[in-house]
Amino acid sequence: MRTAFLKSTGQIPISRDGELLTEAQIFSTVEDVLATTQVIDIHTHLFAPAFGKLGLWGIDELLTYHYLEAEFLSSDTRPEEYWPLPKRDQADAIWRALFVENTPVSEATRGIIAVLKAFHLPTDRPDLAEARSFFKAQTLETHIRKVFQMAGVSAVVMTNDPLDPEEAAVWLNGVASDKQFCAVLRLDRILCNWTTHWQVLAGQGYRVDEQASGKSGAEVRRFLVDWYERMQPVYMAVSLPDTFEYPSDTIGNRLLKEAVLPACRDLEVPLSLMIGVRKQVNPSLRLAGDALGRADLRALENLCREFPANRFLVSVLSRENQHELCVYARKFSNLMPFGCWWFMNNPSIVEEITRERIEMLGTSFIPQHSDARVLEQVIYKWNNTRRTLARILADTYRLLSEDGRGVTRGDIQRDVTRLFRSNAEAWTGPRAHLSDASAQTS
Ligand code: FIX
Ligand code: ZN
Repeated sequence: MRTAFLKSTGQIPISRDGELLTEAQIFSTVEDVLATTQVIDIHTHLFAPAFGKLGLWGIDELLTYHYLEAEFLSSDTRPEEYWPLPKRDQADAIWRALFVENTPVSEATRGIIAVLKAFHLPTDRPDLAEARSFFKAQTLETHIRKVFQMAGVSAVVMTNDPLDPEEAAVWLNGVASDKQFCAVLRLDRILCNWTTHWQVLAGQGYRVDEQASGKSGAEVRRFLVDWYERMQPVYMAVSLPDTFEYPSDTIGNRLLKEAVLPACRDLEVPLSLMIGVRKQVNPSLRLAGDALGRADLRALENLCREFPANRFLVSVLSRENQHELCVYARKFSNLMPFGCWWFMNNPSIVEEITRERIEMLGTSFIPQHSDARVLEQVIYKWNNTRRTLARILADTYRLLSEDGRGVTRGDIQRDVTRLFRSNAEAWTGPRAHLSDASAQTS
């Protein structure tokens, strides 16, 4: 009756595909559309098989993930007792402390449980024998495709550092492209630690100096174009501290202005800014030793205004910066917010950020990235995201119906495809082959 009324008054265009959903159908339809729409994971630290040991996978790597090391090392064990242990013993110690002697209730520990369950492995054993023999039996190529299929991921975007000696050697030897692994040119060493790393460029024949003076800007630009040709990156990226300011007279900002932004413009790739990290507040925790700080996002405002021809993919680490980022995304069409980064990637905070973004931006944002460092993490990180998004989208469509416009499965599919795929496809480089890998799981 209600549907007919809405159709007869033209409030609901008759042409839309699919029947209007009843309130009871909305949640299950949203869940199904989320489950059957493959996602493009726009930021990870995963590597294609061609990068060999740089790619982390398996139970020992899963358990020694720096999120779990942070939890483990904030208890009795001192870092100097933990780091000398072989990886296997580190994993055993973390399993015992966080999964046997305690209930794995944190997001990161629950993630391990979800991965074990996904492979039908026991989740409550006192040791890791069964899990280890399972992962030992996997062949990497097949395992990667299976894991992506289980996680509903069609392609991941890597984090590639041209100044990392081990990784650079692989690229310089030539890497066959892989449809499911896209490259990114990560610039932290150039933009945040130039005085430590400039000699690597000099060693590759670029006329640069410690102060990045004279021709250095143009030479860095040449370096970026050369690595663009080598990597075909879908964007360039840098993580910036909470103290980041623009404009301000630093070497980093000079290189940003003279080399990175012009190169991104010419090559038509966005620059990803991940803002708000406080590196190594506790160095004894190594990768687990970073923290966050609230940034002054006027730096971002100035960049978006001063460089309208550049596109900025932005994620911020502090909860207090999330609302500002949403507002800036409404002010600048060259700004696309993406993901709930790192310490934000907890279901309760993802829910808060995503509801705010939908209320303020509709579907013009990229809701999440996994930041996976270990292959199988994509399984639980996307499972969590789909679970949280299902609640939020269902609530949103219920409110829309209440306000006077019913929804169809087609509407939901269009929105989810936008959130999971087409925003990322539209916002990454010209030669991006993100869209090659199929969108729908059969
Ligand atoms: O800068 C980054 O890309 C961060 O995501 C990483 O440095 C961080 O260690 C991480 O793994 C967060 O999830
Ligand atoms: Zn990352």
